[in-house]
Amino acid sequence: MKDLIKLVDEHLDKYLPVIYPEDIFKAMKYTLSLPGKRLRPIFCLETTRMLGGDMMKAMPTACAIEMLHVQSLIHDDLPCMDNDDFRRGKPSNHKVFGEANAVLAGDALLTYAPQTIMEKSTELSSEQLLKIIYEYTKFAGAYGLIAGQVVDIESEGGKYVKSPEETLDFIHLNKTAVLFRLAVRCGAIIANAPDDVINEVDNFAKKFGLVFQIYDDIMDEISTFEEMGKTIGKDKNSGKLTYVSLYGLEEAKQKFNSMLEDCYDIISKYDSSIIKEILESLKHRISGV
Ligand code: GRG
Repeated sequence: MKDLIKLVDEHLDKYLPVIYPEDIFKAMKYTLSLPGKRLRPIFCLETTRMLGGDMMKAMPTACAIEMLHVQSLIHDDLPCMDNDDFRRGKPSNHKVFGEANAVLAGDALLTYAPQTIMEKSTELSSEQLLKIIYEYTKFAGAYGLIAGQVVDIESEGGKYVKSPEETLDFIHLNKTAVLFRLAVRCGAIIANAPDDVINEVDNFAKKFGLVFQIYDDIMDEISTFEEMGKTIGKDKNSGKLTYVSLYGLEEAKQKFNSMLEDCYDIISKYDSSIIKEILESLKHRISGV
């Protein structure tokens, strides 16, 4: 896992040189190079490998998905959104580069990601590239990340069009699970997997996304700044709809455990010690709560 993180970090650095105008490239690189867990690129690379493909062919797409993820973190931290001064243990992008540059750095990452896929994926076919770019645009936009964020913002202050349970699932399927889905779907496309396998790994990623969000919600209640690298307790203080606020800590933990078992069931037929290691680390952390 550590070796894979290092490989991703090296490629992220290589794919994004700082050129003129330096201010924007420095702002893009700042949050991108802070120590994140790199779960989404690892899911992409590992899916390609476990389905019999060449992991290195997935590297540009894996790094592009991390760029998209970092874009969403930079914009999420802005004062007009979640207004968080810290990310990955350091001051948020807008605290270092100012709001205008943070907005632009996010926009630049959002657009540089597909550019990276097109420029660096020299060994993928045109058909694979078309499929990947389609998945990217669908999941990044109003059919994915943006939809999740809009409903998340709307739901603060208790404004629901649907029931709280449906709203919570909608937010987290779109805000969180969508990038794990993008990662495994692209990894499977790069391995030339058939549609039924793409759908199976997609189903795994949907469940993993929800498990991961419940984990994140629980951590927001019980963890520390040092562990999470961001302000803790913000969800509760801002009256956010979360698994813990809706179901309480105990039921949130039960949901976490039951969905985690579903993840193990799906992934057990594939040979991936890395994905199992990720599941184990979440399980271990929550079991101590
Ligand atoms: C795509 C144009 C466009 C806008 C994005 C701001 C926004 C709309 C969406 C916010 C999405 C968001 C921040 C979801 C939170 C998901 C989550 C649990 C993030 C934390 O992931 P980790 O723990 O973070 O993997 P690291 O830092 O380890 O990568």
